[in-house]
Amino acid sequence: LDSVQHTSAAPARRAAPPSPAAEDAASLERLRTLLDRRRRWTALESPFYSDPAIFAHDIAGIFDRHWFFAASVAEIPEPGDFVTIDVGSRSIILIRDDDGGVNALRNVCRHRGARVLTEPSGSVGNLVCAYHSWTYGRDGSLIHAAAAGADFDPGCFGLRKVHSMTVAGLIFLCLAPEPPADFAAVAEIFAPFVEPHDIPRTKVAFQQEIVEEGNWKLVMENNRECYHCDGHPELACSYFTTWGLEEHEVPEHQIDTWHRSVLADHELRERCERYGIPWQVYDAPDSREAGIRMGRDALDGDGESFSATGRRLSEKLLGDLPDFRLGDGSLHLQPNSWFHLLADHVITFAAFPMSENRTLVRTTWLVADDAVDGVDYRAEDLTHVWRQTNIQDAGFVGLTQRGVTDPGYVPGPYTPTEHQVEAFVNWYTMRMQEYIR
Ligand code: 3BY
Ligand code: FES
Repeated sequence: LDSVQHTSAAPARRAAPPSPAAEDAASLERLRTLLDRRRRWTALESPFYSDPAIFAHDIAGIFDRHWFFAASVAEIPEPGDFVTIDVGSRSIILIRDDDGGVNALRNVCRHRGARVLTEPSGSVGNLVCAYHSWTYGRDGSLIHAAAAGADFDPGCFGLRKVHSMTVAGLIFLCLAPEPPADFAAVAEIFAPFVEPHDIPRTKVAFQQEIVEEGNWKLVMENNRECYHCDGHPELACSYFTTWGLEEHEVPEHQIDTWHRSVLADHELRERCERYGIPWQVYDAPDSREAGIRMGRDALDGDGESFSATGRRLSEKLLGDLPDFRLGDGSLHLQPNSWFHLLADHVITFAAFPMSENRTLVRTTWLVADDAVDGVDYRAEDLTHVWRQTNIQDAGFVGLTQRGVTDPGYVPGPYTPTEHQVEAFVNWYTMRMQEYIR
């Protein structure tokens, strides 16, 4: 990686330990009651954001069962490059194999269980446990265990494999022994939308990590609406903050913006049609598996990128894209990710739950792999708008966490423009109902 920014609001805390069986049954009953009485278009009740037992159920019900976004192939370009992905108490190694493939392995030594890799990213020859030096190949196979007994079979003690799927350069993980099959159908929907941006031929220009002081669902809910976008002055220079509003919902002070966005969207769609670039909105954010919403939105000003004027931030087009004015390809996937796909760069966002009140948000900016920092782009400028936007969002999430854990909290109504928030919460509620069934 060229550069990594770690911003930690507070020291990380471990996930709640699994509860004893009796407590577990009681907490499941409690969860059932809360899910059953959840009303559509109304925020979730406090325990969904604050109860360590419900957090443990979220991990078991969502992250142990469904596909989630982990990283892009640009983060592990060379054989031996790895990233570790932590979700609650789970840790997964994603490592590039010698043949260019990606291996996903449990980051748990098969001897006495020590964490094998403790860095968030890096490069290794083999995977060596720091405790007694059991040594694993990049495919997870055990290649050395000193002083093991004569009847010891190393073939039985490779690092446990996790299901992974790479779609247009985006790597997804599923921790379930039998992953849900319908994700492949969702992947077929978004692959043609992402492919023109050619992620396999990008490199990481910058990565930002923020530990947000809020439950992972608050992070996702915040991302799914632009009702709060007046709080993003830098973003508002190029991003039409009337996103998601119908004409009759547009507030007075945003009428001009809304009209500009309608014209710009019309023009963008004609341009995309000419080039054969997909722009069609696909809206199924609470569908069965990895709920999805994608579409291509025009940008304000020059219409090219997330800068103060809308002008490009990297001089190198991605892949074989024909034009810089392709607006913002926006992709939302449940449960934990969103993406902005532009002609000059791609930004991936992943939310990884840490505990009931902490979430790691990892944002990665990708540019053409032959773009040179200081020549074709400046990492500082490339990342300015979304670094600011993310910090502002972390502030909103922190404020909300504090309010929803106050005994004075009563869940309030979503407005129509928060339909994607309702869709996320509804997706979550339905998946959790399946989990406790
Ligand atoms: O990141 C997104 O998807 C946008 C940006 C602002 C609000 N949200 C809908
Ligand atoms: Fe890893 Fe002993 S726990 S080698």
